[in-house]
Amino acid sequence: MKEGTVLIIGRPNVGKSTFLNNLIGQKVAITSPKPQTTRFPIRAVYKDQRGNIIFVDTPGVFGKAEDLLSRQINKKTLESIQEDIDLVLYMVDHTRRRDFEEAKVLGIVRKIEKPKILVINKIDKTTPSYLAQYKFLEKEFDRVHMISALKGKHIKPLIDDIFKFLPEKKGESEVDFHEKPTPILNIDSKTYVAELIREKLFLLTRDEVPYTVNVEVEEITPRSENLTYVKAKIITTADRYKKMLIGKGGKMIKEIGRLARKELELMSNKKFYLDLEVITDPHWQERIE
Ligand SMILES: Nc1nc2c(ncn2[C@@H]2O[C@H](COP(=O)(O)OP(=O)(O)OP(=O)(O)O)[C@@H](O)[C@H]2O)c(=O)[nH]1
Ligand SMILES: [Mg+2]
Repeated sequence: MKEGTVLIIGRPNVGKSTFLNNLIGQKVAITSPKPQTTRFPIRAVYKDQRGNIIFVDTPGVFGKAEDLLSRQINKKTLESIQEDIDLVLYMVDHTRRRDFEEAKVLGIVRKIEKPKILVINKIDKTTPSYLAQYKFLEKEFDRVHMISALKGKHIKPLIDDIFKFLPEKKGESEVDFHEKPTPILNIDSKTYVAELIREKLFLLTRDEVPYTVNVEVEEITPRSENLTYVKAKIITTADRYKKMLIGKGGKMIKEIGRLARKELELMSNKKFYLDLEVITDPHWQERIE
């Protein structure tokens, strides 16, 4: 039996969370077409007869981290690098040019003294392609894999290779599969539901709006065997964003709620009542750790 920790790192939007979700077979980390969807490292365990891979999905490293939120997000990714890891998956998106942001992530990756696999994602898309700009990196990495995280293409050879780099399991497992269902996540159910709501908000709102928002779930209470009540606050930095989040006649907030509820119901086969409220607090970013 093997067991080890694998850090997934890359710039925003390359498909890190999509890869993890498809591998685990359920949504462990929210995803969206917008950069900086993941805001804190998510740990989830993949297991098969060969052993356990503890994946750490990190927030995409942002090139221009000028605002407080971006700085905090980048800090969290840098902190994950300090943890005890056995292997690094450096994920790139060949449909985007290698730019200063990529150079920044590459600089971080180069400093990690661990085995590294270059994962070139989105190969289901053929145009545009800047593959040559990434192929050039091959010699710096222990292995190179070309995958489609979204379509689940060429994932198996990557997992086979990951196991090759992991140590034999020593003593008791870091993760106890008898106690907890898989996938084992480092977040509680309130955070999980808040993340789902934030995902819908990322999908439905535009421009800078998603980056002004945080979601906090205050209460999850079973009302009956089949119905669960959830109370959540959508916190934004200014009243003009609050207006957009509520939408005309409450259209936007209703749609966010509807999509989040639908997904919770599909996952659990139970009914949910989502009580969503939008509030303004210009200082929420200062309070998150
Ligand atoms: N065509 C294609 N799209 C993909 C693939 N993998 C991910 N995507 C899309 O790329 C977008 C970003 O995916 P995420 O998984 O949220 O990216 P991420 O790297 O976790 O991004 P951050 O959390 O912001 O760092 C989403 O719209 C995904 O559907 C892929 O293999 N092919
Ligand atoms: Mg992500």
